[in-house]
Amino acid sequence: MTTRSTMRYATMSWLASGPATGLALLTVTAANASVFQYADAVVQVNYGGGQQHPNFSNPQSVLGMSDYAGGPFGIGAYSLGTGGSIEVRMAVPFRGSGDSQPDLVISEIGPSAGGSAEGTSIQVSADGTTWISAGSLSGGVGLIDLDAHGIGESSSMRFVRIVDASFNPGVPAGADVDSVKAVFFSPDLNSDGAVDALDLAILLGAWGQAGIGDLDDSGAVDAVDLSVLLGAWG
Ligand SMILES: [Ca+2]
Ligand SMILES: [Ca+2]
Ligand SMILES: [Ca+2]
Repeated sequence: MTTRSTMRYATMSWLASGPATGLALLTVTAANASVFQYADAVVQVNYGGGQQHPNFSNPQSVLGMSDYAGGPFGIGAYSLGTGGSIEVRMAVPFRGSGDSQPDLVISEIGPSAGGSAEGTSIQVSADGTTWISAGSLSGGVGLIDLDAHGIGESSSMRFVRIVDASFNPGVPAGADVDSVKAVFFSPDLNSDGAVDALDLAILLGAWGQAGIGDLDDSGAVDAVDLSVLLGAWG
């Protein structure tokens, strides 16, 4: 608690004195390390058509890292059903890289080519209400470049929707999703288009915890995350 109080005081001082002093004090210790996060919550499921295999019926299988195992009818993936969809949330908002590097990795357990490949269409959203198309995938491990769809470095997205486009009725029906990974974190924590005191309040409110505000995926919101947020101020 002492640490948090100290940090609040330091932040208030920064707000009073302006960014030049504050940023000098908080010289970036955050490496631009390659961090990433996996989906941490299922928001909505709309099972499509076709037969649902019991091993592929748990939507929670989409959360966390890729863990599918056990052959063609194993455990660890969720089948969308023909034309079905799932919406998942990330703990920390995500963004485009600013270049053509992949920003989202959607792991589907089937092949990426050939007659049994099961494609999907991908959408992302800041608020879970307004969705932006982020292209389509052919199945297997699919890479999405958000920048190619107008979602760049200053964007702040929180949700991913995966829609079966294969309409493959073979059991388990539709695409079989194992994991959803976002590569670049956004310090615009409330997704309102600016990095400002509102985001700072969210970060300080989550001090010491994992999840939103943990911009370097270290497992806790701390001074490193604060320096990243302040470095993106404006
Ligand atoms: Ca990119
Ligand atoms: Ca904001
Ligand atoms: Ca952290």
